This record gives sequence, C-alpha cells and structure tokens, in this order.
Amino acid sequence: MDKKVVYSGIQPSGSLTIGNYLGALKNFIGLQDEYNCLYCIVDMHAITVPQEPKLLRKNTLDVLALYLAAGLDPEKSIIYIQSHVPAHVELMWMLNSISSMGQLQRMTQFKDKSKKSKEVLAGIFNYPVLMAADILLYQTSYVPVGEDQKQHVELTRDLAQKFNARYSDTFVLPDILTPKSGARIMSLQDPSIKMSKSDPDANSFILILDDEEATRRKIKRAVTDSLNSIDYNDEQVGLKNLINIYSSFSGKSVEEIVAMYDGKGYGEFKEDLADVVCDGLRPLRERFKEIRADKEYLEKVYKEGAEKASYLANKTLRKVYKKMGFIAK
Ligand code: AQP
Repeated sequence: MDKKVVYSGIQPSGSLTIGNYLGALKNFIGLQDEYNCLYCIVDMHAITVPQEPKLLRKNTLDVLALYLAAGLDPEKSIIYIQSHVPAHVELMWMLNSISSMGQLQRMTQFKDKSKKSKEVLAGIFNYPVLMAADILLYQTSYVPVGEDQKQHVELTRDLAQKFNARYSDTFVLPDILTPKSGARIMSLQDPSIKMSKSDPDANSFILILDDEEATRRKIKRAVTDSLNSIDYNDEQVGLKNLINIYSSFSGKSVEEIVAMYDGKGYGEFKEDLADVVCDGLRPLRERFKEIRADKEYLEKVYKEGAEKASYLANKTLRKVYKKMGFIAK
C-alpha cells in the first residue's frame, strides 16, 4: 500500500522562533520514513503582511537552510518554495468559490492579526483558503502543525467535504498532527499570547538563529511572577511556558522538572533552562551556517523540489478544472 501523505509549511515572514521549531520543524524530521512528506516554504503566505523584498528573499533561503540543517532530507521528502508552484494560487481561487465569508471571519488568526494592523488586507482574510489549497493539492492525510493552526486544518476539511459533495470525490480529508509537547509556546513577555516571529518586541521570542548570549539574556528577562516557587499551574503562566520549553528541549517530563527544582529559585531554574536551550540548538545553529553558505546546493534542492511538487499538484488541479466545468486546453 502507498504511504500516506504528510504536508506542512512555514512562512518566511521573519527569522524562525523556538515556537516554530518545537511546534513544527522538530516534528517534521521523524515523519520522513513513515510517510510521503512535502515540506514547503510558504512565501505566498508571508506576503499577507507587508514584507521588505530583500528580506523576504533572505528569509526564504534561511528557512530552506534551517529545514536541511534540522534534518529534512531532499532524498526522502519534497522540499520546495510555494511561489515556484503556481497551482497553489490556482486552486485557492477555485476554493474561494465555495468558501463562506462568515466562516473566514471566525478564524482566530484573522481576528488577532487584523486587530494588530491599521489596514486589514484581503490577503490575511484569504490566508486560510490558500492554506487549504496547499494541503488539498497533494491529497494530504496529515498536517503536522502547532495547535494554533488547528482551526485552519478544520476549515480545510470543511472545504474538502463541500467540494467532494458538490463535484464528486476529489480530495482526501486531512487531519492535524500536533506534537505532545511544544504544541503552543507562548511569548516570553506576555504569556497570554503565542510566541511569534513577527512580534515587534524581540524579547518576546528566542530565534533559532539567535546567538547564545541573546538566548540567555532573553530567558533571564522572561516574565514570571512573585511567588518564587517552581510549580506548573495556570496561575503561573509565564513559568508554565518556561517549564514547557525546558521539557521540549530536554525530553524530561514536567513532573520531573518540577521535582528537580523543588525549593529552588527562578534564577537557578532560568540559568539551567538557558543551558538546555543553548545545548539543544547548538548543533542546528552550526549546521545552518555550513548549509546556508552553499548557494548551489540550496538552488539544486529547491529546483528539484518544485519539479516534483508541480507534477503532483497539477494532477489534482487538472481534475478540479474538469469537475468544475472548465474547458481543457
Ligand atoms: N508559538 C508557537 N508554538 C508552537 N508552534 C508554533 N508555530 C508558530 N508559532 C508557534 C507553528 O509554526 C509553524 C509555522 O508557522 P508559520 O510561520 O507558517 O505561521 P504562524 O503560525 O503565524 O507563525 P508565527 O511565528 O506566529 O509567524 P508570524 O508572526 O509571521 O505570524 C506552524 O505549524 C505553527 O503552528
């Protein structure tokens, strides 16, 4: 039997945070043997908020190099850049014709992001439809993403069901695949919101590519509380987030960590956490430098990836055009 398809992507809308790493990238690696995986750098999604062109180009190649440095293998997985496969945007347009404004208005990411910006762009509103197109083009069964993306995967299922009911069976219905730990990493400055690479406060996130000094400084400044007791509960949300980060990087359970720091202060805990995070990221940070310097290799990977992805995407797209009543060329 053919292996099932896994699909995921990350936006090059900034430099990746440990939230992107723990909630997404880290989990991509282990899936490569069991599934046919496609991992995309979703640059078309990134432009739903204004991007500086030069920086977008740099960030796109940085994300590609990080994918490879983290262990994504182009021999096993299809690794490509979204804008190199126009089928994504074509399918999005078709799906727009069955998407309801009301449902899109209820998306929490749309609500959050439009609250933050002065001008609400149509791209942010349509973002989940493009994400649905990304997933459905490849007949995806599983989407490994952080918990923050759950609502978008549910919308994708709804659109697939709607299309299948109206035009006959076409799309596989995807399920979300969230990691046990690291599902939702929160801001270090405001633990009520998720850690985001586009947060204007650089102390709110740790970047995968931050140096060790910055990593330690940000952890030291992370918001906690005045209880000064290492416990894991919803009253101490800042500390809870730090314990989650500790657990994801060290592999230790929350209970083990709480027991280890019984009677100890936040200062000692934060110093150890900084060691755990720096140790966990060091090999990745070193491999990234080597890979990022090899422009030819990066180009080879994204060109071959786009060819393989286009072949699969166009197969689905041809079916969609036909079923919806367009005349074949
Ligand atoms: N804080 C987080 N905790 C766990 N997982 C997270 N992800 C993002 N933030 C966290 C996961 O990372 C993957 C890629 O995300 P994305 O870049 O495509 O979009 P995003 O979710 O909007 O990520 P950011 O960092 O918040 O980007 P900006 O600031 O540009 O909007 C997804 O699987 C996501 O779940």
